[in-house]
Amino acid sequence: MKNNKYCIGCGVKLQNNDSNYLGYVDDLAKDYCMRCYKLINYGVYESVDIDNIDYEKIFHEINDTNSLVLYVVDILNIPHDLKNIKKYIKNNWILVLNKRDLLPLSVKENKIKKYFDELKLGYLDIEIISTKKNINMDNLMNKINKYQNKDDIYVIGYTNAGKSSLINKIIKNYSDNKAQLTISPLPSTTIGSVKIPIREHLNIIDTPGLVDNENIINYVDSKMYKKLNGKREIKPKTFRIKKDESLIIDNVLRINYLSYNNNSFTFYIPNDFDIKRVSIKNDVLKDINKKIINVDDNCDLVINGLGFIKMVNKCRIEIFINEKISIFIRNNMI
Ligand SMILES: Nc1nc2c(ncn2[C@@H]2O[C@H](COP(=O)(O)OP(=O)(O)OP(=O)(O)O)[C@@H](O)[C@H]2O)c(=O)[nH]1
Ligand SMILES: [Mg+2]
Repeated sequence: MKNNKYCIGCGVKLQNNDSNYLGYVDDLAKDYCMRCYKLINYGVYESVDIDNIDYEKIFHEINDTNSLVLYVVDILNIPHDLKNIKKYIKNNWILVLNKRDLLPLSVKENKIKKYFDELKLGYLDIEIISTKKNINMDNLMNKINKYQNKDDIYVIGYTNAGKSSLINKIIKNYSDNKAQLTISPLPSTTIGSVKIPIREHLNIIDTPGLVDNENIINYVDSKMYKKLNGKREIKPKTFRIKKDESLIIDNVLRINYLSYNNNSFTFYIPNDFDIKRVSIKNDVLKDINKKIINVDDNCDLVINGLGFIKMVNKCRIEIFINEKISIFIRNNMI
């Protein structure tokens, strides 16, 4: 008999043929696949290699353009291609910036909202939340109620943005449903779509995360995973920097400062990363890929997956980083 049962934690199709393959269960009567079972009960993470989830694939799953979409973004990892969403999305959507708890409390939410409004992405509304600390969840729920016009709403976004965590929070706060989606600090936890009934006339559909092959998370070991998934509020670290000084961030990034004017760099990266100032003559990390970048006044240098560096003055810098990890410049977000 053909099996058409899917894991209720991650949406993978269940199978009992091959224990080395995704979706394995020893007994098809079970609801969670082996990977989710181990994750939920023993905290054992098994990374999976999925690299073909892109916008087209996700929007293909949304079969009704009248359904409301929540696009979830990790506030420390704003996707470099956020502007592309306009090309793909036909639905009404809300931009949900998650992990507010990681940014210092002093950061003004209105300023962040203004930054995104000015990008003119075409969303109906925006909300800044923390699923972990339950921040602004009622505001988000009010917005869902305001804009929803079909029973089904979809939650989309890059892997690790916190989509499944968001839905679990909505279940906990606003539903009698006992369902629990699987969450983890590794990318591609959710493998297929999972539909969760919240109440009459409201179902929320979890979707697999978009995969970003240029994110630092793809190029680090398990020790670094832990550092990248910093759990505490970021304490920004400011460095006054001048010509021929270099900053070295753990063993992942080096910045050489080439300009004559002095400058101030504030790092918004997880607290466990070590930042050292050395002379430009020091050779640490100089053997990796190098890029020269000209930065304007009041810009952030974003290191995809790590966080960002707020820079004050116009300058010229030299960056050494694994060539597969993307870096880009944007106007100061905060
Ligand atoms: N600090 C903090 N961490 C969060 C928050 N929400 C989620 N996380 C963490 O982010 C990581 C990813 O969460 P998931 O809910 O699995 O993310 P996802 O978007 O469903 O990821 P995929 O299923 O891989 O697409 C986990 O380690 C969560 O604990 C939050 O509000 N604050
Ligand atoms: Mg998920």
